[in-house]
Amino acid sequence: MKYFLLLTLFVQSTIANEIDVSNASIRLLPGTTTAAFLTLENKTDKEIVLEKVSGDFAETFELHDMVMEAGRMQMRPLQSIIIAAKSKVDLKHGGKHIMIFNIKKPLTEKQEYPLNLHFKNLPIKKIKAQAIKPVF
Ligand SMILES: [Cu+2]
Repeated sequence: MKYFLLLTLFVQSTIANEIDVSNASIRLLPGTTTAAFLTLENKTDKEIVLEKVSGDFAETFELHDMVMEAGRMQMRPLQSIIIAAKSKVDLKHGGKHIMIFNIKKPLTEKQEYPLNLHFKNLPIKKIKAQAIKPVF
């Protein structure tokens, strides 16, 4: 039993190290729609696929990208975001982002909100994103 527990802990920490999440933030905007940004770093030598984001503080989370269409930047839902082996993907303003719809109650500046990152073939990764006023 003891050995099983140790093994479980070892396996969990190995998984936790496969992907590194940093700079997680949520734009503090008026209204109930906003975006979250973060940096994903794949530490493995295989690609990692982010398939979905979920959380309790809002009803809907979508993966989005910005594309130029008819001379205008438009948002587009993405099925997934691929993080290539040994590389980083920045979800940032003007690029890929996590779209958040129907925020249940107004966000508070500097408060951290839990987000669940659902990766293909990996356990759910729980992170916290800080609500901050947008710089631009
Ligand atoms: Cu969007």
